[in-house]
Amino acid sequence: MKILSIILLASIFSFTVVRISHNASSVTENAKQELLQYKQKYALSCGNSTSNFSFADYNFFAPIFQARDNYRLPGALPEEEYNTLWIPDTLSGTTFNLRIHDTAKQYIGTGPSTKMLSFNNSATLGPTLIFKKGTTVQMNVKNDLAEETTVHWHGIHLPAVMDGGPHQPVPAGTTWRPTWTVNNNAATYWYHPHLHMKTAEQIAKGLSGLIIIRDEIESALKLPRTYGVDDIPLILNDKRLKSNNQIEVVPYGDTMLANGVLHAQFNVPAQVVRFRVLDGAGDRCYNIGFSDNRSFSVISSDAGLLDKPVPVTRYILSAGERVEILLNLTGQQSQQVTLRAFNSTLPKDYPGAEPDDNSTVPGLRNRLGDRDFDILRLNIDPPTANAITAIPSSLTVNANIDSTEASVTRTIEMTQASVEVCPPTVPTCAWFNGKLYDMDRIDYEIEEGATEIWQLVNNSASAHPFHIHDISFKLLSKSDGPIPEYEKGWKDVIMVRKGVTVRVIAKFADYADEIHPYMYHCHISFHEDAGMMGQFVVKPAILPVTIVSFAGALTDKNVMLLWKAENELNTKMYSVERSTDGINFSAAGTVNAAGKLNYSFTDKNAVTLSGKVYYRLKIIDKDGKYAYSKIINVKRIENSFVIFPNPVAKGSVNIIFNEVRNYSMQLKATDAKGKVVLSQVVPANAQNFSIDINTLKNGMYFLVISDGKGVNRQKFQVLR
Ligand SMILES: [Cu+2]
Repeated sequence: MKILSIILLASIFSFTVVRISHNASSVTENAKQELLQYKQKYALSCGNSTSNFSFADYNFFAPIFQARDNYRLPGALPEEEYNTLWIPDTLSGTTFNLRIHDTAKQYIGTGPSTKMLSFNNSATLGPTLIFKKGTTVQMNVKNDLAEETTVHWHGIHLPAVMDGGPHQPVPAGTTWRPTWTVNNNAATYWYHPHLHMKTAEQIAKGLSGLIIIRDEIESALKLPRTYGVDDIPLILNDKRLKSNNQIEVVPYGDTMLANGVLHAQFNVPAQVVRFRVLDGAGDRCYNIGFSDNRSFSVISSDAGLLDKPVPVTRYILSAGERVEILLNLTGQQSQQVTLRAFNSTLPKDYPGAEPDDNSTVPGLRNRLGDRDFDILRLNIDPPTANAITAIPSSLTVNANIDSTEASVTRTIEMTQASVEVCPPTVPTCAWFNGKLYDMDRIDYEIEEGATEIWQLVNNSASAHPFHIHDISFKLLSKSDGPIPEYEKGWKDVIMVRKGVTVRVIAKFADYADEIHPYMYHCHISFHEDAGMMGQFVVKPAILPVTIVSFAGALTDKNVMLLWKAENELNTKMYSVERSTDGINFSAAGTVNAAGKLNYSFTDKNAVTLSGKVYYRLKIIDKDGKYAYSKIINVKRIENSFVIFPNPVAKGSVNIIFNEVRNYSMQLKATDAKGKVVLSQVVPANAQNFSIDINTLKNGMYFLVISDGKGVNRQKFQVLR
């Protein structure tokens, strides 16, 4: 009976409408085997704890909050049914403390409160984190839940180990402390759990929050920037509450929420108002517009400002996407206008366009499908002092990535998986290139510094919002028409419609890490949890030169770096990069490649840094490609000089002096018995010196330097 009903559900599951036997025959035996193992692993690791698609608990015929049915239809409600939009608190600075815990919220006036998960003090949705580009942020994420979770910083460019994906679980009762230097453009990003097969559930239960990044370009524009007044965060999602008011984790809810508020209204000033809108739903798209069909201006896509505002009357947001819009309310004091989802006009392959409660699939039955519903009523108040009253004509100048720079084109094809390979809790699923997600499989190795084109081909049964971690991308083409103006900026989620191919381009500039992968996935969290995900690592690029040795020392006045290069072929320049944490680097200076072997660089700005100092060389070739050397940790010289490499095999040893003297010094090397084997004069004003050791045999030696004030001696070893 159970099997029968799963097959029945699979065949009628309306966002897939898949013929089960069709794809099954094309699955090779190997792939089948691999997937069976995956399925076993899934069952083992998840057990019965995953509450996704809890069909058994769902009452087919129970009326779901009939009292609120009128809300889903456009139009006014009785005044007492409106609730004030909640504006999440903000956290800013460089240290951010987030505590994840169980909580409860009274969504509706009667009955038990709803059990939720939340960040910090809010009953649902976390505080808005405000980052300033260029600062290094320290996150302290304390998990006070009884279960594991992760926190992923969606859209943020950071080292893979800080990304908060499935590979960075935060066990119950522990604190995770990622840190990175913010280098994204000013825009609206967000954070949410990304624990494999638990993402949909933990997001549905309330774990999401916005991130606002500010930078100099955006700050110089005349844009609304007073948080919660004329710059309004807006997280959209819909939830299903069971008759006991508890959340049922299903793709589509019946209760439309704005910042977790049902029947939301908000007082806005009669001036230009900015909304930072996130589709934070597990599945649904929102075709947003206003009740009087007025035009509004799109100013930012996922990951940065557009070149100029783009006027539209509708904007389809898909799961994970953000858009910043401006609405000019100047002179409209004491009027009202309502933000509405015009979902009856969503194209039929989009999530949320399925028929509503007539669906025979309980998991898909919902009161909001394929129809228009209101999200937020705006009551227009008098303008504030210093109101912005005009929409700027231009915003920024976005550079394009030249597609001829791309070294690789990868094709990711989305198709329906046959039902027997899908995880047991879902009747059907879609996958990439005939594979479900496997935490132990790296799908792509991308060379650091590479520009790549990803060709996203949707041959599945519905549209999927595709998200790539690590990078922001630009669209190159869409097979169903030209790229709209509002999609010409930086993005990290793109809806790929059924039957359509979308090509995107991105540069995987840095953060090489051969161990920790980044994810790419469908941002419908139910699809992602069911295996519509893959992973890539950014591996160090092959150097256009051989760095034989690279070392340095922190002296009293500066950092002296020495390196030795061999086989310089196409090398143009060495850019020296400095870091205080060994992860986030910034440029300290450059040295041109000159075909010589030994290079030195003095960093005069490093002495102000306290604690540890790290360096790497960014080696740039004549074609503009680059790669990084190993990272070295430069320590303070404890004695008057430091020797390296030590032990040494051949060639020469280098000496860096702690102090530069304006007179010459005598330098001698003695063997273990004290016999002088080398004697040279170090000229005045030298910070470094090298001596040829090719004449020395294997063994232990001492370098002795006398500068007239005293004698310093240090051991070094020749090891051939
Ligand atoms: Cu999907």
